[in-house]
Formats: sequence, C-alpha cells, structure tokens
Amino acid sequence: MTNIVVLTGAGISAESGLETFRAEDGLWAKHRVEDVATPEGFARDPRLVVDFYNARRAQAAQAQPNPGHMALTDVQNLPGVALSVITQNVDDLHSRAGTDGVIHMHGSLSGALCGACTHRWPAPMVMQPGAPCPKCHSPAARPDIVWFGEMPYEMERIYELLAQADIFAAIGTSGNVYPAAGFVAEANRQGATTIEFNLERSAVGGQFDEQRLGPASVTLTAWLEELRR
Ligand code: BJW
Repeated sequence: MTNIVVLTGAGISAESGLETFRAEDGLWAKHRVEDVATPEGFARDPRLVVDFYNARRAQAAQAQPNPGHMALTDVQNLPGVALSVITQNVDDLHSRAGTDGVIHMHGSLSGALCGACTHRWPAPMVMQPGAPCPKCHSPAARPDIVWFGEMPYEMERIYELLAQADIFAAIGTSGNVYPAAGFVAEANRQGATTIEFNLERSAVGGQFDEQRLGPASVTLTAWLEELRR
C-alpha cells in the first residue's frame, strides 16, 4: 500500500472560479486580513466578517468541482493507494467531487461555531452576527473558520498522517501560512517523497523533491495516469 498525503490550498479551487488569497487581484487585495481573518477583527466588527463569509459561502455554493478535485478522488480509488486529503480550503469542493475523509484544517464555510462554548452546528446560508448558540444560547455564533492566531484543527491527526506518508504532495498553496507551510519539512524529515503542484514555485518550493508546474487540473490528471501505470 502506498500512503499518499495531500495538502491543498486555494489554487486547486481557482479553476472552479473561487478567488485565491495572495494573487494580485485575490481576496487579500480587496479585504484587510486583520479585519476579516482575525478574532480581533471579528470582535471589532462582526457584521463585516460575517458578511465576508456569507458572500464566500454563496460563491462556493455556485462553484463546481474541477478536474483537479476529480483527479484526487480517482487517486483515492486506485487499488494499492491510501490517499488522505488535508485542505486549507473552507469550500466543500473535495467532498462534492467524491473524496472521502477530507480534513478541513482551517474550518469550513458550512459550519457555525459558538465563540462562548465551542459548540458547532451547520451554518445557515446567511449567518447573522450575534445569533444565539443552539446549545448554550449565548449570542456568540461565528463562522467555523480558523483565523490568524487560532489553532488549526486536527493537528495531532495530521502529524500522524505525515509520519506514515510515502508521498506528500502540496497542491495550489503559496507556502506562506503556518503550520501548513511546515508540512513539507516534516514529511521530508519522515522520509517521504515530496512533490509540489503549483503554477509557480511556492515560498517553500525549494524544500520539495519535485516540482510539477502548471494548472492543477492538468498536472493532477497527468499524475493520476502515472500512478495508474
Ligand atoms: C494554482 C492555481 C492552479 C493558483 N493550479 N496552483 C511567523 C512565522 C511563522 C508563523 C507565524 C508567524 N507569525 C504568525 C504566525 C502564525 C500564522 C502565520 O502563518 N502567519 C503567516 C502570515 C506568517 N498562522 C496562524 O496564525 C495559524 N495558526 C497557528 O499558527 O496556530 C498556532 C498558534 C495559535 C495560537 C498561539 C500560538 C500558536 C492559523 C492560520 C489561519 C489561516 N487562515 C486563513 C483565512 C481563514 C480561512 C478562509 O477565510 O478561507 O486561511 S489565511 C488564508 O491563507 C486561508 C488559507 O487557507 C491560507 C493559505 O492560503 P493558500 O491556500 O496558500 O492560498 P494563496 O492565495 O496564498 O496561494 C494560492 C496558490 O495557488 C498560489 O501559490 C498560486 O500560484 C497557486 N495557484 N491557481 C495550481 N490553477
């Protein structure tokens, strides 16, 4: 059995029409990260933050999985392969492409989280700031998203997967945000072969054994064919 662990970022969903963060015309060119992706920003102006995620939830619901997402599902279904997908993305395009067991380390647009008691429940399409938690009734509903300064989800499980990986692949991520940007170093340390799929070399690109440059829809489809042989 070949254990493959994949880390995906905004680039894999770009061909589905969803904006990346750090492109010249990306999300961080239009919104101040301190305002919309930190707990302090949410405390200052919950309406601004909730509206930002309401708009992105609506966009993600309109988007469709692309051949890059599909190729990963096909890799997961190959005999002799165990594929785990860790995504930094908050859209649900991997699951809608049929990939199982996706780890959403930065949370999900489909979730709501109580800032008071940490209860989680499915988010409505349009969240309201100050909505009550269904469990503790505090007016503390927020999007279930991991903001800067907060601990990403399932870190213990992720490091267990990296320790068992024969191949680690990072797809469509700029390597600017930690701890995800540190996974390649950990996979190298554990002896995995490391491959980067991106339009260009990322900030941590020099740490990978191999680079596959081009749109993920093309490079992942080619990788699938290679693994099939
Ligand atoms: C294509 C393509 C195509 C385009 N095909 N490719 C100093 C040093 C080290 C760390 C830190 C530090 N100071 C602070 C930190 C920690 C901080 C951090 O990393 N900051 C950096 C900015 C330096 N990290 C955190 O705070 C994290 N938590 C943490 O560390 O907890 C530990 C802790 C907690 C408390 C106390 C002490 C310790 C949390 C990080 C949360 C990130 N959240 C965001 C927003 C929320 C989610 C959302 O709104 O969607 O997550 S930020 C944003 O960046 C989002 C993304 O998931 C994340 C990564 O972005 P990604 O996916 O890489 O997108 P882009 O746009 O950057 O890149 C797209 C790539 O695709 C590009 O390379 C393109 O070329 C490529 N591409 N089309 C293939 N068709």
